[in-house]
Amino acid sequence: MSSSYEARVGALAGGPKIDLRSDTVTHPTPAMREAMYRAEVGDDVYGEDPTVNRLEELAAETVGKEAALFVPSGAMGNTIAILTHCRRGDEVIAGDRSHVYLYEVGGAARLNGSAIRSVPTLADGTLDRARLARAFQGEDIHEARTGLLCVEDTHNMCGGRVLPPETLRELAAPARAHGLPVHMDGARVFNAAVALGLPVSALAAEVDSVMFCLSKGLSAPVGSMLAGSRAYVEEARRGRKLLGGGMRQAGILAAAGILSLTEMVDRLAEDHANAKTLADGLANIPGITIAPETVETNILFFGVRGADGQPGDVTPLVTAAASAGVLFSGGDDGRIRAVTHYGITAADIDRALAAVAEAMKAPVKR
Ligand code: TLP
Repeated sequence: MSSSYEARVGALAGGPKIDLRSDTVTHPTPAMREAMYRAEVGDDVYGEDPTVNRLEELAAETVGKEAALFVPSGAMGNTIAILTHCRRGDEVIAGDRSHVYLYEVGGAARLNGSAIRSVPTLADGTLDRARLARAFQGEDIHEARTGLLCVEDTHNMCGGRVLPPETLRELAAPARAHGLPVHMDGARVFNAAVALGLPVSALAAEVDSVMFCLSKGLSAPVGSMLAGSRAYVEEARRGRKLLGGGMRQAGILAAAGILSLTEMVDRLAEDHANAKTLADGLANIPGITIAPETVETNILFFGVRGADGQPGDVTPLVTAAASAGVLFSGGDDGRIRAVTHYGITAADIDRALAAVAEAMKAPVKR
């Protein structure tokens, strides 16, 4: 996603907007604001914030791990995960469309000297099995050692695709065979769990560590969790300090995160239903390209058909929708992304479809 482009699109639209750029734009619920106001706090770097401690215990219990750590963001959670699993210079295997590879500022390389060995991501969010099998290395003295395999569930750039437990187990198998750990970028793993009708612990059980975000569909204003064994999380606490992520009276934020886990999980099904309605509606608009049957959670990608049948330029459509108050992310890769979330209603989806239909009738000239 190009942030300057998103800023430009955002600036175009005046008045109330239907913001489908990301689920990161959610605002805290009224109950969260109330809980934040009343939160009991202490110094979390001393381990003395009772609300953070409660959130960490609840998160660990929810994902079925021994311990969990409250971190400021998903990107920091993934970076700490890498720092904690890998020695300096160890390689990390990840998909070539994964967030950790594409959108985390090269943190693994900059902060841990860890190159990412990318393997092709398949359309369903999994990895090319043959290339994955060949990606592990370190026996030969010429090679950097592999330290970690990262998987992503749901898969953002594949359109919120869900990786079920058996698929995760299959992907993890070569790492297990090499005695290596597996980390899950589970920024939206609760969406995966809700889509599958499984507890999130059934997915987390397949990996050694899992990062998930409170501040996406779960609507907290800030924060993510990194969960794993007790020893792992203690070491990760050191990594968080290294990156400047020790947050003192963070109970103000953790109070919202507790409600994310206790009140906001089941609601994700509404986002999935809205995304499906949006996808089906888009499929009926002439000139739009989309595969609605691949929409499993709250993220969808679509494009426009160019005159020659090739993918067309999406910029005029994104711009026209924005001037009608409907915000999409214009991808750098010629696709448009829409993400449903708390605050987006079925009526908003109708309005978004109307805006796209209108724009496709009279494409805006640039
Ligand atoms: N994703 C953002 C952008 O960075 C693209 C979005 O709008 O979707 N893992 C995954 C799979 C993510 O999608 C994201 C955020 C992160 C990690 C990082 O989380 P934050 O933004 O909290 O650092």
